[in-house]
Amino acid sequence: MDITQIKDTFVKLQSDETKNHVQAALDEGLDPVEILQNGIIAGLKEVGKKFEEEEYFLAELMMAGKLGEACIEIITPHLPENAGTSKGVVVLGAVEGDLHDIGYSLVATQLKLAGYDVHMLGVNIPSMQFIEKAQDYNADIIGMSAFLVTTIPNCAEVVKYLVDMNIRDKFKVIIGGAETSQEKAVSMGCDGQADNAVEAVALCDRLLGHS
Ligand code: B12
Repeated sequence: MDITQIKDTFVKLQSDETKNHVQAALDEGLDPVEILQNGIIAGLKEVGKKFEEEEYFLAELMMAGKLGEACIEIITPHLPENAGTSKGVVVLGAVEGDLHDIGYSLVATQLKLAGYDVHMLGVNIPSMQFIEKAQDYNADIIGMSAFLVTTIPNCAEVVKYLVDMNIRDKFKVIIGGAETSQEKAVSMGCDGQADNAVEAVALCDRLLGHS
């Protein structure tokens, strides 16, 4: 099984074929992280591009979301586990106005597998709720997912509230999502950004001194 086959059927939104390919690739012993990264995530990105170019529309975008979730469900039990004591507490959610949850769920899964205690807040989370939950759970890190030009500024709002409340240094603040970057993170006063779930784990490790 060639992983590009998974990406190809994914982009064509051939649901059964894609899921069968994923299962076949796992059965053949291919690396589940590669299947995820170069098959499913690459497929989702390509669908996003087609949406942008108006070759695909909202219905296709939604189908891709559903198919992505189904494939991730098949792959997750095969991801490598790093059992051990908790490395830290992370609260994670999508900012207010943002409903994209596939990426942030993957980040949560990878962080859990890497030994973090993760509290998933959900989507469309108001800025103040991130802070309240971080305080409730005594979190080390606040992680925010934001995808839209209209929702990314909400990450800056969370930082502003933390500064206003005089508790900015109690939490590390990290962000991620299609249109985010390290530069945007820094300009909004965040501590870092990651492009994918594997990098998100490395970022948390670095910020909490585990690497
Ligand atoms: C699937 C999808 C949807 C699905 C979401 C389903 C779901 N349950 O999540 C649906 C159909 C609901 C949707 C809706 C919309 N979408 Co949409 N969507 C996508 C698409 C194709 C894929 C997103 C995805 O799941 N990627 C796969 C995952 C695995 O990758 P990821 O999300 O990037 O996550 C990784 C990293 O970003 C990172 N990460 C993510 N979160 C975090 C958090 C932290 C703390 C860290 C460290 C890292 C991190 O790690 C993740 C795992 O590796 C993207 C295209 C793209 N390039 O992203 C467009 C995209 C994000 N959507 C877009 C748009 C415009 C919309 C709509 C406005 C469309 C509309 N007209 O209604 C709505 C908005 C809804 C809303 N209010 O949120 C645009 C955004 C453009 C912009 N800059 O504003 C994009 C970029 C498509 C495009 N190219 O035009 N969408």
